[in-house]
Amino acid sequence: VFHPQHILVTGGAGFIGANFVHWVARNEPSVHVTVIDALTYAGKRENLDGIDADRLTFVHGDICDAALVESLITGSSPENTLPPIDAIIHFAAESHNDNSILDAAPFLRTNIDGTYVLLEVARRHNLRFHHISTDEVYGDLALDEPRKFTELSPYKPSSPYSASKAASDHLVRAWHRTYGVRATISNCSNNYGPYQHVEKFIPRQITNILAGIRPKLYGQGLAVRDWISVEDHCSAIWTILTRGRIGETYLVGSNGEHSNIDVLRMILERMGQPADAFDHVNDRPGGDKRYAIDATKLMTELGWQPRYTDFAQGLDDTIAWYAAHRDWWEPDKNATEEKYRLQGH
Ligand code: NAD
Ligand code: TDX
Repeated sequence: VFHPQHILVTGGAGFIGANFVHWVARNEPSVHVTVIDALTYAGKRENLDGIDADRLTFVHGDICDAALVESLITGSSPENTLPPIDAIIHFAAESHNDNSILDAAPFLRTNIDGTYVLLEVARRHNLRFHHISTDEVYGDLALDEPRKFTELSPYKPSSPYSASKAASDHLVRAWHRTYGVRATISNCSNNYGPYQHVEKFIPRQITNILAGIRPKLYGQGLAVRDWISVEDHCSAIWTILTRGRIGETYLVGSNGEHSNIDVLRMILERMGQPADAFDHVNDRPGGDKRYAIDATKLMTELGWQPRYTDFAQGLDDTIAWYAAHRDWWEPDKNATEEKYRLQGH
């Protein structure tokens, strides 16, 4: 079992990263967290509000800046009394498929070059490295096949985003095999919960309804996503970081398959809207049909179990969070909707 004392969390001001930092603050009180985040359109410093200042160091910076990342590890300041960083948990990424279709350049830079910079630092300083990835690297499944993704599924990414994540996974595997970097990878299904940007499917529909805009369904809404509470993803990451076998990949999911139209209908019903109060809009070019995760390896080998498997309850909690945090999302709403309008979404 690995007991980290001081972890470097990249992308800790984004959706999953911020939930993970809160999770660590609640569950692992002896661990210090340093966050590095570039605060792109997707990151907010305030996502980390409420965490004790003596438990958290926040660095506003870019993971592609090798000198900066190196200086965080060597801790150049003389008044630094913290234990040295012993692990990197790598969340930072450009994460949205639709953006990657408009302009892939920042995806290749952050997701590929950024991962390379971090792997080199991990190699030089012999740090434990956990890479956060996605089930999208495996491409998609047909709607009607019984198969799910496993750790043995072939890589077959569809979008510039998922291709850049696949590339980053391959770099991690190579740095483990060639240089012995003590790395693990987790490939998780679609997350939902607080702090998710309003560009993503579930928060977009909830905030549309709250803002008096009709929800927008791509195509006929038959595509299926395998939804997991971000809390369960966070507990899985901690399990793999501390007890995962070095060099291994673990799939993370909690049997949450739903079609997009079913999810939208659940949101409409729970928010008191008529079942047909939405618009059909352009489908995503090359959009994946279905994702589904078989998490048997994580459950049997490491004993992890999801706790928040009641999806209807999870949606209610998420709706309540967005209703109570208008100040958090309203500043992003108009620009996000305008960008979608130009894409016919
Ligand atoms: P997000 O877009 O909400 O957050 C990304 C964060 O990374 C932001 O805070 C942003 O400011 C930061 N960032 C971007 N470029 C950076 C750079 N060059 N240097 C430093 N920081 C930078 O993304 P998310 O949904 O929280 O996803 C986090 C990770 O989880 C990603 O690696 C993503 O591929 C993976 N993932 C996401 C999901 C999902 O459903 N959202 C599922 C599986 C895996
Ligand atoms: O308004 C919408 N209407 C709609 O029908 C939006 C924004 C999306 N959709 C559809 C497209 C997808 O079939 O909903 C589904 C989910 O879309 P996204 O929220 O964009 O997620 P997805 O493309 O599945 O990718 C997500 O899960 C895997 C994350 O954004 C990735 O970072 C993660 O790797």
